[in-house]
Amino acid sequence: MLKDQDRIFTNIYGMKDRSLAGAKARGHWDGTAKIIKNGRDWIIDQMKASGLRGRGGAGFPTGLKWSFMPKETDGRPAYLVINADESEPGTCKDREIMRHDPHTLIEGALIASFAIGANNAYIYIRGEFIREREALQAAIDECYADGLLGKNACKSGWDFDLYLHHGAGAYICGEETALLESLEGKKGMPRMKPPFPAGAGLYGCPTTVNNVESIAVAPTILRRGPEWFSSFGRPNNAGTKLFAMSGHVNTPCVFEEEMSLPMRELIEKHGGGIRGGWDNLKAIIPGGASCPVLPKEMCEDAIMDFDWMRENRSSMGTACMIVMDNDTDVIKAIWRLSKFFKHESCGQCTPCREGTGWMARVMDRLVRGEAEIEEIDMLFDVTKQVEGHTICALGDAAAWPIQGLIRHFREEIEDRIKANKTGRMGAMAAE
Ligand code: L3W
Ligand code: SF4
Repeated sequence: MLKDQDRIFTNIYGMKDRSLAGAKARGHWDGTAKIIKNGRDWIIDQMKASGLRGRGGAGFPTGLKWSFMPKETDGRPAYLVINADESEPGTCKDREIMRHDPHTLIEGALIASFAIGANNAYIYIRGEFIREREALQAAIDECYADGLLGKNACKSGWDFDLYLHHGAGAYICGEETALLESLEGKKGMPRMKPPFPAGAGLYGCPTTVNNVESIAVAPTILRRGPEWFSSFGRPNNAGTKLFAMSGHVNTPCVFEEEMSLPMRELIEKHGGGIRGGWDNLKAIIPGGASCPVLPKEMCEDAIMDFDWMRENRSSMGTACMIVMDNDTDVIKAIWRLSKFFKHESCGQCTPCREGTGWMARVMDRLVRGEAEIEEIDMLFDVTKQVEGHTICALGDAAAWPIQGLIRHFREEIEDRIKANKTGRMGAMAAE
């Protein structure tokens, strides 16, 4: 378990002073100019050595992503864009950084921008996050007043401006290329990749898009050293991480912990255990709505990291667990998610536009037990037609929860169909 002195986020519960003075007193903005004066290559090498993998859900190595930014840009500006459009159902970790520890993010933005050669960065923040953007803007204003942002930011020799941009309520704008389109003032519709943003991103210029947490942890990693960070977790799953749990735990929470701990231990230590005790657990979605649900038997041994989840046909995603006890209608829970993804599809590619509609319509019947047993396999087939055949990951995100449901709760679906049929036949016999 993580000791207090190893936490990166020192004010995640907002109990301390979040102002610049408070942040400095807690060790942030310490030696920032010195870090920058070590140069771009040094910063990127340190980040690579730390093993940090992107905290937005996909887990792409952060240092490697920064290294994709070209050194020669033919006069084009480079940009850092921070994805603060936290909209994945069940996910609420970046929000805590922005409202209670905003200086971790701003300091990280300066260092990351220098490392990728960007003099400007944008934070694209979810439109509904009003308090968060107020806190963040206040912190940005303090930094300008203190000389930490602007010309010769923090006396580092690097000119740096940071802008906050508000989203307008579309989940798809959390997809990095839809976010860039939206930032350019267009409809938030994902672009085909490649080209990846490092080659052609914002306004066609080299751009790095990173999640809030990935940027906010960078200054502490560089201050304490990559070995310190990689001493937590296990190889390929390094570091400390913000986790969250919602649903049927006794104390829903957001907390920082080391990677690769057993899921059960996290729930018992931080979530106060399952409502009604561990035996009352039914299932857990490990990290946001798009990750396949795990039944209780798998949660017993589950390790919260990228590799365990991948090896067990799920995903750690954002590491914000949705916990469901035995009172939960798991079919209904996944049905609700299928409606969400259908609603949020931008509609530009056929497998997603049509597939999310198909999946939601079959789920509509499954949840009432009104489908035929054969439709379960047909639905699974439809998810396979969608998965991997779309422009962006929303298609996969819509397919995976249903795949998890069918894989682990087929019997429950069949029982519901049979019960419905028996009920109908019983009613017919009585007529
Ligand atoms: C250069 C290559 N760059 C990959 C970059 C790419 C992106 C990052 C990850 O989806 C997932 C999704 C959600 N050269 C590269 C390269 N990159 N190959 O690496 O890329 P990718 O495509 O693996 O994922 P993604 O499109 O970023 C993110 C899942 O996270 N998720 C989280 C959702 C949460 C939110 C939210 O709350 N805002 O969206 C949860 O599971 O389903 O699978 O930067 O450019 N060869
Ligand atoms: Fe739009 Fe869905 Fe295609 Fe993504 S997968 S581009 S959300 S239609």
